[in-house]
Amino acid sequence: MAYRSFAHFLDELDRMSELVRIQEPVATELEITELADRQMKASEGGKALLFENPTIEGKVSSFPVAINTMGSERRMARALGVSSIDEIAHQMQLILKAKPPTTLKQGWSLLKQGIDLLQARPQHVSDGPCKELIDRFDICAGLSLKDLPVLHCWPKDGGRFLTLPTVYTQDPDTGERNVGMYRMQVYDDRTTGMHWQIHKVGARHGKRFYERNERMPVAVCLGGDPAYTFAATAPLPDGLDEILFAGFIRKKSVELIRCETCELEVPADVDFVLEGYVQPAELRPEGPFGDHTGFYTPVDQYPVFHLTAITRRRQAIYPATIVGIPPMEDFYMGSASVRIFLPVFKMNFPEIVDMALPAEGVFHNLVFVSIRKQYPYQAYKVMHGLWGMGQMMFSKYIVVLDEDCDVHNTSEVLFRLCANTDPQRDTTFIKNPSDSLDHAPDRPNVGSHMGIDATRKLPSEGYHRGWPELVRMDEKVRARVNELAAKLGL
Ligand SMILES: Cc1cc2nc3c(=O)[nH]c(=O)nc-3n(C[C@H](O)[C@H](O)[C@H](O)COP(=O)(O)O)c2cc1C
Ligand SMILES: [Mn+2]
Repeated sequence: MAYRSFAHFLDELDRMSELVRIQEPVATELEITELADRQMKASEGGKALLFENPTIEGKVSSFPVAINTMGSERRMARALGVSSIDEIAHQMQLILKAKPPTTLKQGWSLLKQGIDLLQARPQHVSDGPCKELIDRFDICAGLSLKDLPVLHCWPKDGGRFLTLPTVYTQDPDTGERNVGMYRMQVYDDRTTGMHWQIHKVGARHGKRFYERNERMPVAVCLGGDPAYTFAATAPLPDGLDEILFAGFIRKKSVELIRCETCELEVPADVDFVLEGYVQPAELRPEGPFGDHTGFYTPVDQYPVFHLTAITRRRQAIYPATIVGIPPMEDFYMGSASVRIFLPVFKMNFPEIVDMALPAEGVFHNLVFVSIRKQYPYQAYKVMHGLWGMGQMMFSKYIVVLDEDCDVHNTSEVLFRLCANTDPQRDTTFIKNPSDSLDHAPDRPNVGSHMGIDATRKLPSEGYHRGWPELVRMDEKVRARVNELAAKLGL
């Protein structure tokens, strides 16, 4: 199901009693964070909040702020138009099963074709709601970034940050599009930071523009169908178009429209489009920012985004999220990605049964993966494979477990981990790129990762004591006692 607009999605959340509308003026400076954080930490992610009268330095903004709209399993699924994310994972599997690929490369290309076949190809339109109001700064003064209810999230943040922007760029060599979510610090009316970390596709595109000494067109969208927002965060392989992926998820082609001041195309139904450019060699201090890790990331040098135009809907709604000590809204977005891409992981690693990135690990810090173990050192093969796959390269700790362990139950994983490992024998350390946000390594972007083999050990792995059996009740007794317990009211 495709949403006509971000407002349409919010109406759906309202209908599901998943949205609280707040008329009371609430400050974009810290107060919205505090209210939203309490929801995100409440059981099952609390509610989505729509602040109808957010204030900027005490003055009511012309635009409402929506937050935590994807911050629960239910809302995340509804954002993608389904009642359970498993429906999308299942479609993914169907595409891959159509003609079983034998290599990962084949798999991705099949996936691309499969998604393409499902009418996911974008269409091109010449008019749309995101052009209801157009401010081209070469013609008029127009809307300032300071008019947007951009949050100052945490006390020690370096300023206000756009936290749910979808950033559109193009590879100057191939013309290939990319959409990524990279936060943007507001510097003044017309400039922001552009926080694409060095491993991300936006940064790769930027590097090519700088090498060619050309100005890089960049368009940033806010709002619209939440499928766009999700697609921008999903760890798609470099080269799989987020717009195609969004079209596949919403089962409707995305309508693209050309920007006013550059050649880039953006979805026609978004709430705001910030058009502009990034120039070679221009860097500016960005941060600090209360980050996904739960810590402030320090000031660092990042490119600068210059605005040339803002186009928008007449009734535009400003989407936001906050990040910080987990669990936060992004946990549900990350979990949906893992579920959707699990069939792809399984395709290359048929022994994989399930995978979980628990909230405490903030995406990549901690990965639990269960496997059907067949041969010695298979756990290590899976770890090394995962460390070589896209953004899984950041995984700091990978714990491999047997197939009968529920990886979504952290308590069960810890039990297996503690019981089944000899620390020295069952760990391995590697060197790999590390997440730019990880403050623990001595140097940024590089570090060590640890793999733990918590599976049962085989004689062929040098274990000859006879692996013991888990203590479990007899199935027949369980069935009998179920009835008895019901009778006894136990
Ligand atoms: C709320 C949120 C904020 C994010 N902020 C950033 C960011 O500032 N910089 C960054 O490089 N990645 C950020 N990410 C992660 C990227 O969006 C993610 O890695 C994405 O897959 C990158 O897409 P790409 O591979 O097309 O570059 C953020 C993710 C979420 C959910
Ligand atoms: Mn991408």
